[in-house]
Amino acid sequence: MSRMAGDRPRVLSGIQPTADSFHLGNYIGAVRQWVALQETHDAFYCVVDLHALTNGEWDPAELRQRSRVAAAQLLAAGVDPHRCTLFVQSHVPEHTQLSWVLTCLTGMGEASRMTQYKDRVARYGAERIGVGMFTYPILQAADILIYRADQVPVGEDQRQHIELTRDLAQRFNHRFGDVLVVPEPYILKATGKILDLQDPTAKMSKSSESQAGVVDLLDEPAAITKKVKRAVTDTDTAVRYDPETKPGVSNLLTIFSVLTDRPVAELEAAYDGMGYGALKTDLAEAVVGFTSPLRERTLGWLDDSGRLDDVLAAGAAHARKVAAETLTHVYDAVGFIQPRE
Ligand code: AQP
Repeated sequence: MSRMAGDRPRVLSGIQPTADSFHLGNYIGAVRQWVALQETHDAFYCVVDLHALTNGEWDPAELRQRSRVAAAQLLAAGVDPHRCTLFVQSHVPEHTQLSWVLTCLTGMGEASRMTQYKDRVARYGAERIGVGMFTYPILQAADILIYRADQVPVGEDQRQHIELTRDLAQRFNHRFGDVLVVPEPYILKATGKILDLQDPTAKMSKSSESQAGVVDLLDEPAAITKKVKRAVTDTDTAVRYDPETKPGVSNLLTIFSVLTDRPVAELEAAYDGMGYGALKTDLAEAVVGFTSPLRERTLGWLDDSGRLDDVLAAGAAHARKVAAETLTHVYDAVGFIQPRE
């Protein structure tokens, strides 16, 4: 079922409040695209607090605070509630309602093939993983499908989950009629995977055991400078973009390029023969120059939590209207009796 002709294409994306701050990977890989897409798309962005329960261990007060920080950081980064719908996932119960229907259409085999789940099992053992960790890609599919989103701006790590979402939408439509929109991933190749500064074979991640290679957007300037200057590079000295053989330096160039709006080739030429020290010093300055005002704006939103909650309430009200309409169609299509008005 398509939306009305002439509508702008719709995007949906979410971010988990699983840390005290987003990191540069979240910003460069996802949030930056969110800000750009709200100009051209009907954009729905959410703090996916339900997903934050999937590791089975959370502190209620901490989760509440992190959800507010996440929303404040999105607003500080340029997500504009006048241009998009910004809300908290748990404020829209239709996500979980659709999720149940999709769960019943998902095979154990396909859910077991999700690499994030397999990585957790490899790391901690299946006995120590909760069922929520196993089923959360289905909830993520519901997050997307409930808005009939056309595109999903995410980092590369989410590609497999978007594939599952597409499969579930197609399966649903095949069995019950053309109700859901089959979404496309929106992943920018150059910036879809920002690497850990200490381990350039791994993505920068909130849940990394060591935070030494993870630059949080709320880090103090001195901590950022230290992390950038200690970034692992290689034994060569050439400042050259080559993700295969020089992943550490290439990662620094990508971050530098995004934050300064200078093409990578221009940076390579500018630092030719200067070694990694100069590159790191200037990159540290660029990161601090970017994060400092963002930090101020985030703290400003957190100081005015009434205003923040108003923004989230308005976002949830709009999101619920859209989500409820899809859910009505889904429930009808699968054979549930519509409740009397
Ligand atoms: N290193 C990264 N490079 C590019 N994009 C990234 N994203 C995450 N890490 C990178 C993208 O950020 C968005 C929000 O991520 P999330 O909060 O939903 O969780 P995640 O993908 O699992 O990211 P983390 O930081 O690694 O969190 P934890 O450790 O809690 O699992 C997504 O679009 C993601 O692709």
